[in-house]
Formats: sequence, C-alpha cells, structure tokens
Amino acid sequence: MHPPTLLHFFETQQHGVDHSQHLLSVIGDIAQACKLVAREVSHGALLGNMGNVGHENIQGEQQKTLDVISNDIFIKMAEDNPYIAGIASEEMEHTLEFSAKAGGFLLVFDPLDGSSNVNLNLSVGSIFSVLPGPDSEGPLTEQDFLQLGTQQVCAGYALYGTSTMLVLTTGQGVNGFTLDPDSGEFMLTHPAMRIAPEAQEFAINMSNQRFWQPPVQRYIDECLAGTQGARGKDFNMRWVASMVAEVHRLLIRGGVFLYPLDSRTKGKGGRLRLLYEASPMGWLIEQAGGLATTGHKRLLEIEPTALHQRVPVILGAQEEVELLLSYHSLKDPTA
Ligand code: AFP
Repeated sequence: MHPPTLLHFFETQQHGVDHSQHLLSVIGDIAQACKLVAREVSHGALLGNMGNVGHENIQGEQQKTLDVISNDIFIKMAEDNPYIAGIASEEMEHTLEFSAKAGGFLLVFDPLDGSSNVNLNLSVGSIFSVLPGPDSEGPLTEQDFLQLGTQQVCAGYALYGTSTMLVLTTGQGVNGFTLDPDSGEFMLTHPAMRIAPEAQEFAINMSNQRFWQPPVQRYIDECLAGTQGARGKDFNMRWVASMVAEVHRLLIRGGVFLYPLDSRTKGKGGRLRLLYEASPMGWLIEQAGGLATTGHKRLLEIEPTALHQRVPVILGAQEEVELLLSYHSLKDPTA
C-alpha cells in the first residue's frame, strides 16, 4: 500500500484531531515553499548563488544570497496564503503584516538554517513555527508574535540533505515525510518518530569548551571519560553546525544537542533564537518523548520579550537532559 502524502495524512490519519482546513492550507503551502527552497539550494552553484550579499542581517551575520532567496520564497508563499496574517523571519528585523487577513495564523521561520554549510554541500534546512493570530481586530504588532512555545499549533523543519524531508508536529506526535522528486509529493516515510530516553551521542561545538559554565563542563567531561568515568559508557560526538541536521539525527538515532550559555554569548542570552529555532525544535523533541530546556527552564515556557531573542538550548534524550538539569541545579556542579 502506498504511504500517504502529507496532506492526505493530515486529512485522514490524525484521527480525532480537528485540523482546520485553514491550518492544512498553511501546512501545504509551507511544504510547497520548502520544495522551492530545496530546488534553489540544489541549483545554488549552477546559478552563481553561493556567495554573500555583502552585508550583515539583523543577527550581525554575513547574509548569504541563498538566505535572501529562501526568505523571499517564504514571504511570497505567506503573502499568497489566505490564512497567514503575518510573518517573522530570522532574516528580517521587523515582522511583516498582510493586513487583509485578520485572524489568520502567524508564521515564524528561519528560512535557511545552517546556511554557513551551503557552499560546503553539507545539510541545511528551514525551520518553521505556526502561532495563533490575535483575537483582536486591528493591525498586528510585534507583541502578537511574542507567544509561549506552548501556543504553537504547528512546528517543524525541512531538511535539505541526501533527500529532502519535512518533519513536523501539530501536537499529535512527530511524523516525517520524504519528497518524491518524481511526483513532487511529500510521502510519509517516518511515522510516529520517537527519541530514545537514553543516549550515547552528544552534539556540541567543542571549540567553545573554555567558555562553558561548570554544569556543561562536568557533563561533557563525563561523556569524554567514557567507560572509565562516572557514566560508565563511551559516548560519540557529532557537530554539523546546522540545528536542523542535529535535531534530525536525534530523532533518528537518539542523543542530546547543546548550544549552552557561555561566557561569550551570556550578554546576548545565548546563541540560538527562541521564536524560530528553540521553540519549534523544542516542541518537536517534546512531542517525540524528549526534553527541551535552557538548563534551568523548559524552552516552551519562556515568555518571549523580543522577536530575535536568544536562549541557551539543551534538548534531546530525556535521561541526558535530566542529568544536565540536575547539574544546573547544584550550587557547586563540580562537587
Ligand atoms: P547559520 O544559519 O548562521 O549557519 O547558524 C546555524 C545555527 O544557528 C544552528 O543551526 C547551528 O546549530 C549553530 O548555528 C552552529 O553554530 P556554530 O557555527 O557556532 O557551530
């Protein structure tokens, strides 16, 4: 029997869940936008689009041509969808309102996550989060986007890797769909994705080790000590520098991902952005049975105060995140 397509799955197999036609329209258009981004990424070198645009984005990062192209694809999609009232993007300082669509959803996204990988031909992705629009009439404000992660109605990512995949949740677990290049359809290939509670693999940028705080120092030291240390087992390490690829690996073979607060990023609140990286990925991990925290607080319960707010991120296998939480709660984590 053929696996269902993305929309057929949500229309039929999410029994007992009322996916409004409006939300299904948004999911379908997000999928379409991700197909277009996948095409632009795969043609990047052929079209001379692998460079930088020559200025920094709001994040203070060199903006890549494909960042802009991907962002434009999402803007056009959102503008044309009748149920998206406004958007916020990693690549745009301010939100964008489509005023004629009052009451629609809000779409928050990182159009090309891991874009520093794109000219290395390594995995990149798009991250998206769908929030309920304001009940009140009248113009959207930035405040309308500053919602708890628990408010999300849909969240997920597209992974532009050896195949193009869409992995998402609407609160009924996590399902993965692979793009069939021949039909152009996303087909259900990874139903009910779960993350194992235990792990033997961690993902962190080790070059930042001297900046970490004691709880993370202790946790990583114990992982590196392997069978001779407190953990009594060996660990593997991976770092792809694309959160989408890291989270996908966690959902496929387990593990824990850390971009913790360190002495360099402390003033900014962390490295990763809350609204369009930590919140959507945190919900996916929780929906797959894992945990997602700053080290002190559940990511989905952080009250956003700014559109591009950064937070520390520790997410993945329940047992590993619980151990990290215990170290963060100690007065002297090195004891
Ligand atoms: P870019 O989108 O600027 O490449 O950043 C990707 C990212 O936000 C996240 O996807 C990675 O996990 C993290 O940054 C990589 O950070 P480092 O470059 O410091 O390893």
